[in-house]
Amino acid sequence: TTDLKASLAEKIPAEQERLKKLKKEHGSKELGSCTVEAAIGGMRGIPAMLWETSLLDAEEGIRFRGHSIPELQEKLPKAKEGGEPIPEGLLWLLMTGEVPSSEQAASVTEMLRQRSKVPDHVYRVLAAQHPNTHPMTQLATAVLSLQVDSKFAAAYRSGMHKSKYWDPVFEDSMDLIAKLPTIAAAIYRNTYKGGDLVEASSSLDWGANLAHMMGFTDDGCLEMMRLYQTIHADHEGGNVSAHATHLVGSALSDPYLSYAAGMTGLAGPLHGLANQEVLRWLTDVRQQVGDDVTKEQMREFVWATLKSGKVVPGFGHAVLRKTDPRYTCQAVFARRHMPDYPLYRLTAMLYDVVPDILKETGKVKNPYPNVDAHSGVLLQYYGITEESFYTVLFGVSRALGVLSQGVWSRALGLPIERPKSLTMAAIEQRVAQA
Ligand code: FCX
Repeated sequence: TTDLKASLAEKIPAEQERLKKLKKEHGSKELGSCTVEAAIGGMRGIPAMLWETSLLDAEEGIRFRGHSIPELQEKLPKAKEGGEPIPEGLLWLLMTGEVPSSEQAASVTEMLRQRSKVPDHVYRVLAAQHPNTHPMTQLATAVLSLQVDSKFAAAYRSGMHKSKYWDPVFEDSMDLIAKLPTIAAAIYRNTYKGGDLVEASSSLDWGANLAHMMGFTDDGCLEMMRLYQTIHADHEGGNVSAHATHLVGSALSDPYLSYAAGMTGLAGPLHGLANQEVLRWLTDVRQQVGDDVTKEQMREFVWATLKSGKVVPGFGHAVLRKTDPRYTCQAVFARRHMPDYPLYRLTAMLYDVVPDILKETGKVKNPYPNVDAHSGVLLQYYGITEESFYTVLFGVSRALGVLSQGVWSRALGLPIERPKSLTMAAIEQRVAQA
C-alpha cells in the first residue's frame, strides 16, 4: 500500500502483542539501577522509557528504526538523483519501521500537501505578538492556537474507546506536520521580511517547500533543507524536547499540546537553541579575530569562553561520546557544496581545536561537536542569516520523530508518566539505611 495510515494500522496489532508478551514474561527484570548521583544529575543513564522510533548509541550516534544517518542517505527516496533524502520518507520509516518506496514517500508528500492550509486565526495570533517575541515562542504559540481543531481532543470528549486513540492522534499529527512549514515560513517572513508571505509550491516536497516559502529557491538550499529536516527529526526519547512531548502526551494531552511542550524545551540554550548560540559565538570570533584566525588565536578564544563561565556551544552531549553523525553528514555536505566558504573553514578548524581544550578541563564527558555546531554554517551559506530563527527549523523537523512516537505511545497504550521524586531528607534517610 502507499497509504501511510493503512500501513501503520497493519503493524499495530503485532506490536501490541509484542509489548504485552515483554511485560508478562520479563516485567520484573532489571534494566539498570538508579544511583543517588543519577537522581540528582538529571536522570543520566537510567533506562526508564520506551521509545520506538530511534535509539542512540553512545559511540556511534543515532539510528532511526535501526538505520544510521549514512544508511538513510543511501536508502531513503530522494527528490533528485544522488541527492539528499526527503523527510517524508523518514516519516514513513519512523511510523512504520520500514524504508518506503519512492511511491510511498510521494504519497506522504501528497497527503501532507492536502492538509497544509493554515487557518486564518493562526496568522492573526502571530500578528498580535510583540515584535520582539522570539521565533520559538511564536512557534509554540501558533501550534497552541491550532489546538482548537484537535481531532483527538474532540474524540476524547465524545467518549472514544481507548483502543482507538491512536487514530485521531495520527490525524492530528499529520495535520500538524503538514502545517508546520507554512507556520515556520510565516514566522520567518513576519519577523525578518516585513510580513511578505510566499505561497507554497505545488510541485515541491515538504522540506523543500519550507525553504521555498521562506523565500529561498536555490537548488542547493532546497537540498540542504531536505537533509536538515531529515537529520534533526529524532534522537531517542530522553532529550528535553522528545521527553517533554512524551510526558505531556502521556496525560492524554493531544499532539498540539504535547508538541508545544516539546518546543518550549527545544527553545533552551543547552538544547535546540544551541544552534543559534553557535552562530552568535562564531560571529564573535570573526568580529574579534577575523576570518584568518590562527589555531592559537582560536585556542585563546575558546579558553576565554570557558573562563567566563560559559559553555562552548555546539560541543558536548549528555549521552553521545563521539562526534555526532549529524555533525559529520553536515560537514560532508559542506565539503561538497561550499568547500571554500570561510565560515565552513572556521568550523572545520574548531573541530581541530576545541576537543583538546575541553578534554583539558577534565570534566567534559564528550569533547566532540554535536549537530548544532554545523547547521548554522549551511544556513548562512544559502542566505538564511537570521540565527534567532534556527531553532524553529530544528523544531519543524523534530515533529516527525516525537509525533510518530506519540502515535505509537497511544497505539501501545502507554500509561501516564509518573516517576518517583525524593527530598534530600528522604535520600539521606535511604542511604543511611543502606
Ligand atoms: N563547554 C563547556 N563546558 C561543558 C561543555 C561545553 N560544550 N559540555 C559540558 N561541559 C561541562 C558541563 O557544563 C559540566 O560542568 P559542571 O560540572 O561545571 O556543571 C561538565 O562539563 C560535565 O558535563 P557533561 O556531563 O559532559 O555534560 P551534560 O550531560 O551535563 O550536558 C550538554 C550536556 C549538551 C548540555 C553540554 O555538553 C553543553 O552544555 N554543551 C553546549 C551546549 C550545546 O551544544 N547543546 C546542544 C546539545 C544537543 F546536541 C542538542 O540538544 O541540540
